[in-house]
Amino acid sequence: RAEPSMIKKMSPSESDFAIPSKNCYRMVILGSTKVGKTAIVSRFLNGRFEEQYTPTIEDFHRKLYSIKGDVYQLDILDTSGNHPFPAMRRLSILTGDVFILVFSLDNRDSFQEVQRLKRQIFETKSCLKNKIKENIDVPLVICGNKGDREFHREVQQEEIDQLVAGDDTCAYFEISAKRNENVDTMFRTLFTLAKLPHEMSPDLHRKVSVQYCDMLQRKSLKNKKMKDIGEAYGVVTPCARRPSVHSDLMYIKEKAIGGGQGKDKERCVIS
Ligand SMILES: Nc1nc2c(ncn2[C@@H]2O[C@H](COP(=O)(O)OP(=O)(O)O)[C@@H](O)[C@H]2O)c(=O)[nH]1
Ligand SMILES: [Mg+2]
Repeated sequence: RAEPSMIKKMSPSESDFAIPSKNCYRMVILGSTKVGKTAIVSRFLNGRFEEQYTPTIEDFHRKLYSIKGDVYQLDILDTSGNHPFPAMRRLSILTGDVFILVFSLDNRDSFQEVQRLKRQIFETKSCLKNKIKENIDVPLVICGNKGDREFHREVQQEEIDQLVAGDDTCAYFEISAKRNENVDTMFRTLFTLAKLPHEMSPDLHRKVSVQYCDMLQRKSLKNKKMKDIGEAYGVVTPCARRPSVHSDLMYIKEKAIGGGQGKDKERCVIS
């Protein structure tokens, strides 16, 4: 019998498709509207950029990886920016493992929103972890996007430095989703901060389609050997659906208990 290959496990059509929960992560993108959150997600998923603005309500994507023989699942939550339901934003923060906070360098208000969001993330996460603010580490990258609009700059470097200073799990990047400047570097840093394989960054793995996955699987079964096991692959799963609020709550619970403070954990009220 042929060895079960990692690629086989990567194929979303497989019914025995299971990824250990320690390899499942959620990336949450927050920031005001029109700052370029969806543009960054689009660079991440398909390398494209769209000039035209389409408002986001809440988009959910899923990417699966096979990296050096291990399988990972990365869920991506692209949020709206205007949050008519504060509880939903709180839920996104609670379920998030790594965060990208985006503001636009040509918009002061969006920078202030990132200041507020950073604070809210730490407060919300410390409630979950039952720890004091200083001790929790949330892998987080702040992006000053639209770096290409230099002449319209409204946010100065000093205030950005102040926001990021003295925080080991937080990094800042001036990027341009439009020109694809610094975007890959930003992702690489985010995954490194989260102690995840840096191969998850868009420029460090082979992007394959679901069909290609299946083909590789058949080929590898025929050869009875996986030559490519050392390589890094990534596939965007088609039609990923956002998990229900109930699943989100279970996910939070599992992560919190998995984090090792299951016993004397204070109740965290989702309000
Ligand atoms: N000049 C410039 N425009 C951008 C950049 N990133 C996004 N945009 C544009 O800004 C608008 C809002 O982008 P979008 O990603 O939808 O913002 P979101 O509301 O934060 O998701 C769109 O028209 C994009 O084409 C960038 O880096 N530079
Ligand atoms: Mg959007």
